[in-house]
Amino acid sequence: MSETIRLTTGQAVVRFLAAQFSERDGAEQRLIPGMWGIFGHGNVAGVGQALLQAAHTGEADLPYYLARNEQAMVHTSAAFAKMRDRLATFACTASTGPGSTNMITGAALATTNRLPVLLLPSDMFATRYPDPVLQQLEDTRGGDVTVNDAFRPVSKYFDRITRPEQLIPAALAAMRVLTDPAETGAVTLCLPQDVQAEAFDWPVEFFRHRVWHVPRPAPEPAAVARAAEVLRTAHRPLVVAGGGAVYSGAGNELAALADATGVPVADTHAGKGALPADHPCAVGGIGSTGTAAANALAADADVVLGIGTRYSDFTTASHTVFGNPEVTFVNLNVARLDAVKHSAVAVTADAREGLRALLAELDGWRVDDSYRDRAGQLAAEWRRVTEECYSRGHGPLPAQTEVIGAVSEAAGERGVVINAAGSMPGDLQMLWRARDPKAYNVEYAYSCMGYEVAAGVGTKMAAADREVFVLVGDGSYLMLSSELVTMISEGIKVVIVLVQNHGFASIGSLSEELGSQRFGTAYRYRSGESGLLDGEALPVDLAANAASLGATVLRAGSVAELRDALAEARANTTTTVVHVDADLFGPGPPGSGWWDVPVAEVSELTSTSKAYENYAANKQNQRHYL
Ligand SMILES: Cc1ncc(C[n+]2csc(CCOP(=O)(O)OP(=O)(O)O)c2C)c(N)n1
Ligand SMILES: [Mg+2]
Repeated sequence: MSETIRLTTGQAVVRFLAAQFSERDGAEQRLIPGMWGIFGHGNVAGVGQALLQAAHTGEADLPYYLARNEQAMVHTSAAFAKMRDRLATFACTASTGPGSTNMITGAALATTNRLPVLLLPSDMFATRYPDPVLQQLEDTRGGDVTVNDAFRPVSKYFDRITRPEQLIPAALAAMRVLTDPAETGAVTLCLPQDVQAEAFDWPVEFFRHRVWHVPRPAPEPAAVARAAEVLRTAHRPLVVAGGGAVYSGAGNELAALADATGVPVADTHAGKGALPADHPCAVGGIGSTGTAAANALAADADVVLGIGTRYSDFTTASHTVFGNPEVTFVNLNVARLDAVKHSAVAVTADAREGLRALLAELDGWRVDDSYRDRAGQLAAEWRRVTEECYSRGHGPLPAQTEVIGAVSEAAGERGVVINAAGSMPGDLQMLWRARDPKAYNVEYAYSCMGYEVAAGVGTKMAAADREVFVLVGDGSYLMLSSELVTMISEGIKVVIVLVQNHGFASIGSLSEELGSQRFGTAYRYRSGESGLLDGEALPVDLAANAASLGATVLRAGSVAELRDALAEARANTTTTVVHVDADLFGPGPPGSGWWDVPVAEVSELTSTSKAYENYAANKQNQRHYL
């Protein structure tokens, strides 16, 4: 008989997680360096007791962090994982019922973005003795259904630990999925509250130091040969660099490919900075909110080399950005799901390994000088447009692009920018110059309002030596700004730039474009006359709100004031909110991409009928890549 140790399931979870490490390229780090949580019945005396005991006895090193909202703590963990190239993340414990289901949006965000997070929702009694307990949803269809089943479709691994010993295979499976670059996402282990407190004799080997080697799958030589053969025929190739290029740490290889071949490189949100913006081959963001440079090259490209991209609709401009009828795709991706998209010649492999193999196979191949020069000119022209957007002198309120210009200046060489939803992701995709692969943490897969402030916490924890700039719209701030308090209590310093435009600049302009006249997109009083939400401005003061939560707050009414405030915020040692007013109506950067959002086919409104004509015309350009 092997040696055993008697612990509760909660204590075993804590001890196990503290012993897990990830390794890639010889560098080992804690896979789960801590646990976020909010206690309630379900986890307070189970996992909660275990964390307390660990802190007291030192038997396991798993710091506990108290979040203010369960959704937010999952965002914090996802942002941390993103910053750590998916080699580390946090665990999140929540109480039964609402505490747990609050994490579902966070789980969906993590899985959509292919970011690892470990969720430990508490669950109903395994014995079912006292049912129905507070916060239990009774299901007439089956006794084993709980609200936590709603995690299943948003989790890459889901399990419910109804007996202590089930934790052993479940915990090992959870670590496998978290550290699998092709499979990773939210991993959910539901912990019934009685099981958390139940004792069991665990084999001590379960708690040994365990290293999860994060694989770099090598490409099949035949696939590399097929890919190189297609690329060698290309006259107007274009690289689309996605998140996979960043997470794999393929920056040097991507630069080597660009240097050796002169191929222009466009990027997605997740891929921004994989090739630094100042590289001669960088042409910026592609797609619906892409630069004119990247989109013009995409329109003609005969071969597209997608590296680590999922080809979301924003990347493909809803299947319209690649306009060449003969366009062929070559995809390098660790996930076969993405590698085969658009009927591509697929290389299923780690981005760095795949690029190395491709580089060798492409020896001697270069794009024509004329094509390289054209790409260079387009990129230079876009740099000029960017400068214009950064310094428009718009008034009386600043344009958001000027706010972004000032933040970009303040961010300097090492600043990290965070954003997720609203009109800013599009502006950033067009205008932000990411100087390195970790400079840009914009979550634009789930584009979840409320990510920003919470992500500031995780990003700063992952990269304490970098200044973190959270750009957040008033709508997003109103939805989820609670982690400001967490920043204060944990002494986590970030600069939050709160862009106040009293509503949805993004959906407002989209609504207008689609013939819906900005209906319901401004934060205003309901008007007695119209009966609509188009009355007077509201007496909302989000700067006062942030100050009330303990942040240092600076107000800026102009770009000049914003610059000064950002300099002061940088110099501060505690979280500082810079509140800046901006024009709800733009102007934004010049767009060149379409986004498919269906318009009413029949309507009583002229604005809608006009928009429908436009929609139907754009629809003509949409195609499958077969
Ligand atoms: C959780 C969530 N709900 C709804 C949306 C849809 N949505 C996208 S942007 C937006 C408005 C964002 O407003 P704000 O944060 O003020 O940014 P702005 O558009 O003004 O730049 C909404 C409602 C979303 N992305 N996420
Ligand atoms: Mg707004």
